[in-house]
Amino acid sequence: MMIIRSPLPLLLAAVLLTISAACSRGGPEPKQYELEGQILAIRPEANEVIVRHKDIKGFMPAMTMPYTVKDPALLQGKAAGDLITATLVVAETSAHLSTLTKTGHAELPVAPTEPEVSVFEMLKPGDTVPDVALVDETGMARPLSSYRGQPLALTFIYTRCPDPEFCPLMNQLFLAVQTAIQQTPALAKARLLTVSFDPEYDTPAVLKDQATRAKADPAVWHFATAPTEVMTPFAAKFGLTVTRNDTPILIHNLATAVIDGEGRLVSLHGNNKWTPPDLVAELRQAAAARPAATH
Ligand SMILES: [Cu+2]
Repeated sequence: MMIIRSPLPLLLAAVLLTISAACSRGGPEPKQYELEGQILAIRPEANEVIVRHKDIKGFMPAMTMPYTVKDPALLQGKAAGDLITATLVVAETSAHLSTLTKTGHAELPVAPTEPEVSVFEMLKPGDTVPDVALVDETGMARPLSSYRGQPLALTFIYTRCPDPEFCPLMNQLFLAVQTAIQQTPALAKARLLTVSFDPEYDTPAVLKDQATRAKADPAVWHFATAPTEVMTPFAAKFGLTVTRNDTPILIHNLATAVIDGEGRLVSLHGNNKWTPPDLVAELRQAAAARPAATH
């Protein structure tokens, strides 16, 4: 989930990537920034607050985006419209608010800030996942049905995502799953597929670059995409919603699925709380799945 209204969203992406790159070398202390703004929405179930904030000196320009709070109690007594000050703690792959203080209240802006809820039917475990015509990072056709006979973990990203807890984290988690697959004979057939919902920017060349950065082994892990009109209904079946505005930043949630060799959904995670061992266990379950009974 990422809502940003700013003339400089790419600056944020650059800043976060710079910090990420710098941190991965030395692992320095998390950085702290004071921010001042207004709460637009609260999501207690996700420990999340959406804040429209002013410039964060030395870090990012004014924008609207969701922040995780370290302590759920910080959300108590807070409501949409509250004016707040907060402390943002930014570490290598995560960011959270360590303080959140109400300083006043004001009318909310009129513009909608929430993605619309999908009207598409979501897949449930056991359902057959519909085929979709994807093109991979080499420019080759890679329909989902080409994975029949192989347990598959699938996730959705877009390469310009600046939020370290969203798409970049999916790449990190998939890298760990890739390593497990490479080291586990029982998972020799298991494959990984990262699907971009931003086909206009994420061309095969961009996906190839992303695959290289993510250390994807092409024997195990591909990146792919499909035109928006194909991608949107497909992604919605996994509960993924993407809201596009006039910036390079897309408002989106997450979806990671495991599909068995018969093309049936084994598991679906609609967040970033799953771990590589979770996914490996589900891939093992998919690998053990019996073919559908034939008559
Ligand atoms: Cu993202």
